[in-house]
Amino acid sequence: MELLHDNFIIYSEQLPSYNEFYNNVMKPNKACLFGSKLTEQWKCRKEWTDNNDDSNRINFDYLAKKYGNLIVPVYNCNRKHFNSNPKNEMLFNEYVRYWKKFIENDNGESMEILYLKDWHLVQDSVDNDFYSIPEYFESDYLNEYCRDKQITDFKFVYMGPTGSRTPLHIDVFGSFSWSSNIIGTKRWIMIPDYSIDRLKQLIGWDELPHDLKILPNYPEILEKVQGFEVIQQAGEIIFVPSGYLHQVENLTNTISINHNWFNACNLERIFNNLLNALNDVQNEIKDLKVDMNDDGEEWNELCDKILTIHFGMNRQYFLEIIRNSIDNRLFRSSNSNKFPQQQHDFECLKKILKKILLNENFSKKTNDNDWKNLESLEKVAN
Ligand SMILES: O=C(O)CCC(=O)C(=O)O
Ligand SMILES: [Fe+2]
Repeated sequence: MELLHDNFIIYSEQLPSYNEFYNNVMKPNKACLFGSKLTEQWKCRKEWTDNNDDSNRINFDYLAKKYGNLIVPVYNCNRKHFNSNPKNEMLFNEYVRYWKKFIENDNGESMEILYLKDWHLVQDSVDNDFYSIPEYFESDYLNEYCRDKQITDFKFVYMGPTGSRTPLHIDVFGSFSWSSNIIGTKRWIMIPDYSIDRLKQLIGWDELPHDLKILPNYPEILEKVQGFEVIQQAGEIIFVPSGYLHQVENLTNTISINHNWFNACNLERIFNNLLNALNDVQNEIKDLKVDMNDDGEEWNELCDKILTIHFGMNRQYFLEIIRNSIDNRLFRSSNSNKFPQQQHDFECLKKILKKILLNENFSKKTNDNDWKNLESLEKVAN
């Protein structure tokens, strides 16, 4: 283990125990990089790359044959759309044709840079065994809920040529993410969550730029906000903590797989982010309340609709995730090995459920079962 920076740990040869990662990385919300051991056996690391070729190139023929007819989301890195890039859809075959042309054309000399991002390949294709989730990231209330309810999950594939990039952002809900490089190299720039106000102050802009590197005094600013750069090579996995600002650039042709998720370690952050986003929405449309019916139900529904668009989830969705996580751990689990930090799960779920039951924003959304769940949690959580 190497501590390169207060907020960044590297486990290159020797992997940490589950509890070490849980207590020293995930709970204190630090970033970390795992060596390529974790992905060595993944099928995609063999099948998606051209093993006959020393330069370890992408096996376009294999990918096009297997996934060519799927429709994929593609972002144009040369244009801006709010704090992201404009999105289009195309057939995967078309994207492969574009990518091959980009490479032939001297790495896209005078071509636009298109980045295939947020592809739900596990859901879109019949086979889903091309990678496996490392145990460190298994405690995952979000994707567990998506699986149980059979709704769209937060598991993605990214593919892009040299120079494709994701602008500076914080992940959806302020969730954790882990990202594994199947092939290629990425450069990450990360700014800890607690430095974001300081960063805005230093650059004197209310809105953050897409790319911190355009700032003339970028190195000094990075140091002042305790930010850091990480180069991630093929096979390595990076853990992105909750609420960190980050931007990512593909330094070569790159394919990666990533998940967004939350669990006991960042549940309270997600809850606070939801309440802050709700507060923003409520303030934004407070004038409409008087025109709607007396008990405010219609207005509340409108708040939740806007919240879903603006934040990605609403009160109902969050509450259902909490219920599902409690049910799975208290009532459906027959073997506690499945949830190695179960005691911590119970403590955190109890804390959040208590807050929800006392919060007037949730008063119409909770039901008797939630109180029963709280009683059950009282028995098992210290
Ligand atoms: O690889 C990228 O382009 C972006 C990945 C990212 O932002 C993430 O995993 O959170
Ligand atoms: Fe991200």
